[in-house]
Amino acid sequence: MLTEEQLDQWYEEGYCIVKDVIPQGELPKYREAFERMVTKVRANPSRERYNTRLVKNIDRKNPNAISELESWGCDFLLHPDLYEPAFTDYLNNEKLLSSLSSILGSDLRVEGLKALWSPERVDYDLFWHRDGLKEIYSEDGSQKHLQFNTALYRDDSFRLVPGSHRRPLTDAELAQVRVGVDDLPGQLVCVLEPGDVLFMHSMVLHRGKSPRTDMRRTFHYILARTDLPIGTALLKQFKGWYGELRLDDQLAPTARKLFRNFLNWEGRTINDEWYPNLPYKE
Ligand SMILES: O=C(O)CCC(=O)C(=O)O
Repeated sequence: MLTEEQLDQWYEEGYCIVKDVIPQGELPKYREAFERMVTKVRANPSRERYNTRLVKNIDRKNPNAISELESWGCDFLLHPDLYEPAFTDYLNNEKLLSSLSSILGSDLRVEGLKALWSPERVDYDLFWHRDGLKEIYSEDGSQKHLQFNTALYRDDSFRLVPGSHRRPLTDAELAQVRVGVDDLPGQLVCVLEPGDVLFMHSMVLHRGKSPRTDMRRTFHYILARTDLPIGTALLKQFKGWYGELRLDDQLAPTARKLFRNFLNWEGRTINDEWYPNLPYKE
């Protein structure tokens, strides 16, 4: 359960941090699984195979001098090449689920299992942006899905402008959206210690930054209420992989329920034939 203070912060500021969700003794299992996955993604650096996130080494004073391309995350933790039981075991974590339920209720489905890490040779410095579609943004700060970062090592990459999910962006903010990395008035750096979780509202203005010297290893998962009518465009792949990996036979009951809710869900996916592509516009 979240405390009242955490809930207030979530609604008013668009984020909150839950401490020690993964007990220290369980961290090695997650770290080892994560590391095996990163090694495989780095060995296969094309964007398509694992929906890999790539960063270019851009000298902002000399933007034509792009020297290297390196990964800083991927979206396909369920891909049979990458899958590790630890990735789904985490969905049985009671502290995680009771905290999420304080915001979303208890009828939930999986929406995304992703990972973020620091590149080795290139600094990661993502521009300011909001996520998602404007139509799932509500003025009262509530939403039917929740994205959250779980740090396996100390992680101070995520920065946001508290409260920006509940109001139009200022001119100074708009000038940075999808292009800029300048500091913004009121911005806050979220610091996670190993095992901590950051809940973030998808409409809060945010960005990530992780120098190559950092050791960032952070799960980025998304759970949604079953009545959220919009779902991931990756539904089809996830269904295939779930079957291929025979996960239904292997998962513990809580994680299995989250997946079954996902597999039985019949809403419309972004970009699919029933649902026109509605790119988010400021
Ligand atoms: O690095 C981060 O934590 C932020 C990533 C992000 O903003 C995104 O993937 O949209």
